[in-house]
This record gives sequence, structure tokens and C-alpha cells, in this order.
Amino acid sequence: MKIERFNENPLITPADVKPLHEGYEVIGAFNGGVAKYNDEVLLLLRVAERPISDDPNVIKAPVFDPRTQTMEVLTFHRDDPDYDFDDPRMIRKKDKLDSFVYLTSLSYIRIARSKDGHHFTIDEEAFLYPFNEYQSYGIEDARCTQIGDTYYINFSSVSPMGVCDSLVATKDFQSYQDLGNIFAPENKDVLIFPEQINGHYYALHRPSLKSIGNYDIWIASSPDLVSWGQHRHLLGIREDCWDSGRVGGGLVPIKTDKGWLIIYHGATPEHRYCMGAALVDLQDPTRVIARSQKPIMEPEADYEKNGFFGDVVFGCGGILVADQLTMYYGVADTSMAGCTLSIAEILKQLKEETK
Ligand code: MAN
Repeated sequence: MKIERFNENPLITPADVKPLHEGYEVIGAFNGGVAKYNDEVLLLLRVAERPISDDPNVIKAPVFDPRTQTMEVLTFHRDDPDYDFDDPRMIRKKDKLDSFVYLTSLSYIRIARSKDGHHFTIDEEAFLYPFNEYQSYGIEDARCTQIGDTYYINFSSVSPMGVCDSLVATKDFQSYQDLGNIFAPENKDVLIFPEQINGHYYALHRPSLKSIGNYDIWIASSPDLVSWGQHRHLLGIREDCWDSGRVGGGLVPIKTDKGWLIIYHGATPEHRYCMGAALVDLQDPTRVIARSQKPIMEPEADYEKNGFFGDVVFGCGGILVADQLTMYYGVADTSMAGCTLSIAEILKQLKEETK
């Protein structure tokens, strides 16, 4: 697969973003959803801010209270026998290592704007800042689907109640309408298809299962984008493969004459994240036609391999012009990068690898 990474990569790094909170540092500006708005490319950046700690043995956890609009910072010591601090993203209880009790940073969505798609100016303020009790640990990983002149933005809302997926709608990227939580915890990586199919809206989603089952991609339909049902399993993890640990939707599905092209992320149990492709039926998107054996993109560049959480390429959106897809993707849970790919080449690889 021929991928042209932008020469300017990484396009946006934490150093380019001024923290909104005093006493905090920006540790991530990544996993940005993408929109074409008027003559600009918008990246809906996930900005992660962390309370500064002068002592590496002191770990801090920010918690926002949307009712009082105040932030509380909890402090832990690395020697604390009850807690585990091995994963820099979170604080876990030693007796329950499969989940976290706090995150070490708080994320929200801030917009970066560009006329040429390569050079971005970052807004001074947040666009989506935690606004209800489901978001006290932050808002993460936005995806944006344009339907007519309305942009539907969905994202992960994180709180002690779990990680659910929420939806807002905007026409101007200044104000928005809150459409509530569309998928209950734990669910991530929701991707709304950009048009109705036989009178229904469709979305990919990724339940994260605890007692049985895997981190697989499901598909659901809806009459109104708010109530989702008719859930079906779509793409599972594959043993001994680059996507053996978890899979989740990446970009908004792209309509081609061969089917809907699904560009998704897959990771190993060791958390190496790549991007892959699948094709589903144009008339019945619950039917998988093809799936790539090999990833279409792997972490190769230094900025993809090294960072806050290395070996991660995580595409959340793209801009399509004729056959050329410009994909914007988060790298190493730290920064944003861009690259171009050919849709025809992805379809060719899918055909060759599905026999
Ligand atoms: C995972 C990672 C983190 C994220 C939490 C909560 O651990 O994706 O970056 O903050 O989930 O969504």
C-alpha cells in the first residue's frame, strides 16, 4: 500500500496547544475527528491536560464536577500499596487490574482549523468541554459525520459510571445541540454512516465486553440517529493477526461503487495499533464482502512509534477528493499526523486478500 505521509508530520503536537487550566500541561493533542467546513479542514482534537507534578513519585488525577464547574485534583504516591501506576494513562486498583479508577489527564475537544490541510491554527477555547455527569473524567476521540448542512459529532464520555458514547449536532462549530448518550457503557468508536440506507441510519459501534466475548465491531440502525437497535456483530478480532486484541471503527464509512469502505483500527493484546480495511454491502451494510489480511497502515515513523503511548496510528477521519483520501490520524496518543492514500489501491488490496 502506497502511503504518503505529510512532510510536516506531526502536524500538531502538545507543544502547539496552550493549556486551558492553570497548573496543567498539555500531554496530548491527538485522535481528532475531521470535518470539511466552508473552505477549511477542521480537526476536532482530543486535548489531554494533566496537572503538573514536580515529583515523579506523586501521581495526580483530575476530576471535573460539571454541576459546580470545578476541578478536583486527587494526589497519589507511587508507593501506595493499593494502587497500580504502570500504565501512564490511568490509576488502577491492584486487586482489579482490568479496569481503572482514575485517569491521569482530562480530555476535551478543541478545534484546529486549516485552509491548506497541512498548517493548522488551534482555537483558544474548547469546543466540547465536559457538560454533564457522564463526562467527569473527560470527553475523548470525536468522530464527525456530515449529513446535509448538519455535522453530527459523537465521542466517548468518561466517568466512574463507565465509558459511553454521546452525540451532539452543530451547523457552525460554535454552538451545539446535545442529543444525549446514544450507546450505553462500555462502548466506543461509534461511526455514523453519512446517509440513510433503505430508510435507516446505520452506525458502527464497539462494545467492550467483560464476562464473555471480545472487543469487536458491531453495527446498529436507527430511524432518527438517537435511538439505536437491530444490533448485529460485524467484524471480530482475528487470532494471530495484527488485529487480535481489539478492533474499532476509525473513519466515517466511505461510499464506493464496490460497497461501503470501512477503515478501522486493530490492535494486538500488547496495544500495537494499526489501520485496516473492510468492505460491506451498499444496500445491506450488515453484510461483510471483504476484509484486508494485512493492515493498510502500521506505525513506522518515529512520531508513530514513540510518544506518551507508543506504536499507535489511530485514524478518526478523512477528506476525500476524487480517489485521494487524506487521512488525519493520532500518533502515539500524543500528536496528530496526516497522510494520503488511494481508495482504488485499498479496494485492490481488499480484492486480492479476500479469496
Ligand atoms: C483507554 C485509553 C485511554 C482512555 C481510557 C478511557 O484506557 O484509550 O486513553 O482515556 O480508555 O476512555
